[in-house]
Amino acid sequence: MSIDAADYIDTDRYPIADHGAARDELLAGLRSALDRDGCAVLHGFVRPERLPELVAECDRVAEFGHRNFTRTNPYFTADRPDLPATHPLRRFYDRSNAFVPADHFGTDSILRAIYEWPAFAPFVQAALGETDFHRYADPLADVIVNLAEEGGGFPWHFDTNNYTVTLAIQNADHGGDFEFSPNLRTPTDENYPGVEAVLDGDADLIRTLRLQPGDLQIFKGRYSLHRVTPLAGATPRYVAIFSYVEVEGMVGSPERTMELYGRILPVHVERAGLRNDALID
Ligand SMILES: O=C(O)CCC(=O)C(=O)O
Ligand SMILES: [Fe+2]
Repeated sequence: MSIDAADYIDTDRYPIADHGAARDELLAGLRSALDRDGCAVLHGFVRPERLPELVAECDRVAEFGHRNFTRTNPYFTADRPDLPATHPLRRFYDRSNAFVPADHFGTDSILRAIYEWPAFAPFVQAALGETDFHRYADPLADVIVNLAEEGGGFPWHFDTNNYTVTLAIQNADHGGDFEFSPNLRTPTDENYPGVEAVLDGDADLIRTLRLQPGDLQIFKGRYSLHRVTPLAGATPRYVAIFSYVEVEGMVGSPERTMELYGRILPVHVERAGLRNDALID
């Protein structure tokens, strides 16, 4: 069976494949939202009547989710006992979720059809204004589903990557709001007092998005502190993550892949060698 992404994406509302004025206007809006607060949302990117098929795809692979439990501060760094207990570097929170590795989806995957649709990556690239932009070559991690259940969520953090591209597929019964504080730090100013204020719940600094199934989000999280509020209820939250990299052919490191997906493939070992060689050059 061959899946056509254009049957799922609302191309009437989002004419991403038709180069012309409507696409240009859409991109201009996304770029200005990303410049202003690092976040752009395409509500109803997937046609509502096709969403049940995406949920079914996630239900089908959910059992393959690799669970992660960690305690982390907003920076994913080690504790700093030399600092006061209230310092952001010392604020540790529970994080639990499960990633479903990309190789469980099969060739008739709707998510993969969207990811590999020729119009999709160039459109996201243009919205982000990135010059080097390639689909991830990692067979476990290129397009995945993040599954989170009651008690899960993602505590306050800054991303270590420049941007994330996600598609909301199913919300939990309660919680799961996306909260963020735009441009809270800069490359030269960590703004720890501001970070501490957000961690303490300063509503003036926090914006809340309640993303709905079918919404595509492009988010630059390196300078904007953000979290997914704790989940409650029996329904799991499903979010697809589409990954892109600056260098063609890149895959994850064996260590990180093992941590996130619970296994590695020969390609992770082979390319890790290549990467090390490249670094030595
Ligand atoms: O699950 C989400 O909606 C976003 C999670 C997030 O912040 C991340 O993956 O870095
Ligand atoms: Fe994040």
